[in-house]
Amino acid sequence: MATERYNARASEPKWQKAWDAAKLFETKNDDSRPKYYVLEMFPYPSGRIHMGHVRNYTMGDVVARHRRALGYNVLHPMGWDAFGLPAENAARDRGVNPRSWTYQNIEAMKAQLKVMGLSLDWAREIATCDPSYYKHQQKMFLDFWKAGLVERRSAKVNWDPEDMTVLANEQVIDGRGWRSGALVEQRDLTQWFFKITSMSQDLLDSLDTLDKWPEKVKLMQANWIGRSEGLLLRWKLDAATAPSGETELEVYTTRPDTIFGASFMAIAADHPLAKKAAEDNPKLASFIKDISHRGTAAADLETAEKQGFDTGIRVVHPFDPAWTLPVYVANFVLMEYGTGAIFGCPAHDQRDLDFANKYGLPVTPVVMPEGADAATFRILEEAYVDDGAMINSRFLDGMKPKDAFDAVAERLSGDVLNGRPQGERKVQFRLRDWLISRQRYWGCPIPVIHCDSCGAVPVPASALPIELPTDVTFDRPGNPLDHHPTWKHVECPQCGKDARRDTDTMDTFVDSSWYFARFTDPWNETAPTTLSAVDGPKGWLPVNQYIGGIEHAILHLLYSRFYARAMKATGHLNTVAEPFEGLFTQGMVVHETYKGPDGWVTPAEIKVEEFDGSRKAFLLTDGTPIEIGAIEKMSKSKKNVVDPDDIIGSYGADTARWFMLSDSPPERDVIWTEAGVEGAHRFVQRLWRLVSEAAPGLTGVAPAAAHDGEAAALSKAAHKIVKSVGEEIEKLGFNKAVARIYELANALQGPVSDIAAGKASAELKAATREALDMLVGLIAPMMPHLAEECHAELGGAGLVADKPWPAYDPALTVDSEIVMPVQINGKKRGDLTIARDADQSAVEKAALALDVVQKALEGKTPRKVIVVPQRIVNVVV
Ligand code: ANZ
Ligand code: ZN
Repeated sequence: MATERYNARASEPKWQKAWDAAKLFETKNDDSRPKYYVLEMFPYPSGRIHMGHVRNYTMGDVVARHRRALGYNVLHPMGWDAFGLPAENAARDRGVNPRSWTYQNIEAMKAQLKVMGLSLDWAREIATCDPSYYKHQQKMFLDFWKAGLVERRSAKVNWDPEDMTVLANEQVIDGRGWRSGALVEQRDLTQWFFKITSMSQDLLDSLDTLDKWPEKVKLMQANWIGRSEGLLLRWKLDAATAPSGETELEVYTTRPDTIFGASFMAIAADHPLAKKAAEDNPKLASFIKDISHRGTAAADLETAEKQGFDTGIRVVHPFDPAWTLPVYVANFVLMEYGTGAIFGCPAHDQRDLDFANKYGLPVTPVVMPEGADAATFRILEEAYVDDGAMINSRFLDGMKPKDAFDAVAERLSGDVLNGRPQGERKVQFRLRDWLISRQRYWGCPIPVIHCDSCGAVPVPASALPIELPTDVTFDRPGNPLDHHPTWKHVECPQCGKDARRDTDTMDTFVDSSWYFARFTDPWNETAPTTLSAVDGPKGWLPVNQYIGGIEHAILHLLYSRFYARAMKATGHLNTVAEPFEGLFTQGMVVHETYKGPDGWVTPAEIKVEEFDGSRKAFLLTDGTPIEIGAIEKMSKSKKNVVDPDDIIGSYGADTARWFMLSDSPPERDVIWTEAGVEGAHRFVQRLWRLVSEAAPGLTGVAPAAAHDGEAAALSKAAHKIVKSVGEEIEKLGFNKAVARIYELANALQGPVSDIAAGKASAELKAATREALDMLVGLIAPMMPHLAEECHAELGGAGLVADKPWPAYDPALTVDSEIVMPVQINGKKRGDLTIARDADQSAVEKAALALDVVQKALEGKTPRKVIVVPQRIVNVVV
């Protein structure tokens, strides 16, 4: 029978309108159903959505629609991470206003998201650049300040010379600015910090409670927080070589057990002792100047060539007054960590070893592998960093390093230097405070006024928001807020004298650290959150399922965890300190790359043909051969991007959604291919054919499961699949859910043909009707438009989006027959298919009746038959 093709372009907008009209996705806070909050990381309004967005939001939408069908009151909001540099760059390069640029982009992207058919509550839409949003952020900044969680201090900071702003440590990647890619410089500036380090221990410990987070992300955060247990150890300076007034050098070490392997001291270029030593040593001064221009990002230092300069100062070994060691200034020691000084133990630290080998310093092993020979154990090019036994270490010899650590700590905490213990146990974190000042315009203004008499004064709450001026210019480098003729000139709120506004804005990561809380009641004008809605017995937090990219494993996710704690400390949250209960990090969308004689070309510009099994690409315009390159993350620079609009325009949103879910496990990368999309589209058409072929024969047929007879196979398959699709979606195993849906479509093919041919029994019709209804319910979270169209075609009332999740009968999901392997003398010889509830003697009888068994018995009776119920039969002959 001829059926019309499914026309996504006509169908999809129709159903989107129907959902809107029914306000299906507008969520109320006062709803007695159990709550479920699913959130995808909100986008930056760059102007267009990309395939990564399509994948991310499709997954979130499946979760949201599934939970809604299960009877939850689902919160699934969307907003815009709308502050940031691209708006300013557009302003500078094209003279547009950052605000209008941003809002135009928001409109464009919102339209694209609507076309995807996402079940979003647009009534809660927020944009972080809106004063109605950042007003609350300014209030919280002041509250955090009052609570001691904000500090203004001078610090050596990362300066991005291209973006002309400071960056947080987390935003310096391999020594370069995370946005600009420019080599970051070090500058001394007075800046605002959020005191995230005051929560280091809790942020670390609480990772253990996040059992619905990927282990990988928790490990990355733990490493970033970087707790270590060590010793502050104060070395006496050798008086003959010490600069005047200097008597000691304090180091931080996690390996005090290796103290007899020490061969030099190394201090950071900006360590006070280095500065002092450089005062009358011009060569040292110029060395210091030279190395402090390099980046100090930890990753850089790992790989950079080790460089040092002997200051001539010597220290005295704590356990041997006759033993002195040289003090070097070295480029691999950071002032910002520990005390900015170390003792180097080359045998057991690779950096120290590289350094010692370069400068001809002694290498004495003090730990050797268990069972090695202390007399011959040597270290040459590779440091020994494992456990073992202490050697060459006087009173520590023979101990395990761990016990040696304790012994040294014990002894030195008793020894006194300059009136203080020479050694002191110390827990150290790698995490630094979060530097939030940015010398940029398009961000949330820091609500502080600087007065010569009163210092830094908070803007009174009644004067919030401090809004960004709109009349700014971008014609010269630097911060437009600072250049503005009037904006910064204000009276001091305390003494009334002339004062200046802080012209810095907040890091945009502050904006994204609490948007999930704002979504719970975006209408509250007087406070950032409404306590009854945000958490506690009736609140939305924590977010039950958060979905986004792994690139946020540290930055955004760690900041949000801090921010939630700070909100709790200042009364903006009740109970919750962990904002995200479940976290899922999806893989990327990747695509082949294509390179022609003039560089990269886009997939849209080429055609691919197959010759004898190998694929060749040609330029569409003139047939120029094109090289097919590696499969890589979609990126503008490699031109391997596919525009969601093009795909949705030609195939419809459901096809794009289905492909995104079907092809690979959600945590892995998905390779976008034309063939894959076409396959998804064929399935859309196939489902439509199934439904429209069956529909005429099913009018007036009530759904009913068949428990036996020819229709039972279909009912069993359908009920089993309903069960497992639900389970897979709950585990975010979308690709597996998809595979089960394909099975259901296959199982329906025969019965539907029978119905169309008019030769189906009443039972088969009823079972088919039920299975088709189930199929429609199962595809609804993934292909919501097609589901509605099928539902209507089958004569269903109302909207699928508003229907409960298909229910299955557990009795139909257990197989009534099982297959048991049959062994003869312990070797498998065949299979026995038998009723699951068959008793021992029935199994025995059936097994003995099998041909293979009969043959092996040669007419004799078996010596023994062992039946392990529902598992295995062993016949001993
Ligand atoms: C002596 C020693 C011997 C060390 C040895 C290691 C191995 P974590 O675990 O990251 O805390 N260190 C301390 N401060 C430093 C700084 N500002 N810049 C560079 N390195 C620094 O690492 C602590 C270890 O890193 C410390 O223990 C110190 O070297 C080094 F066989 O002291 B150790
Ligand atoms: Zn004042």
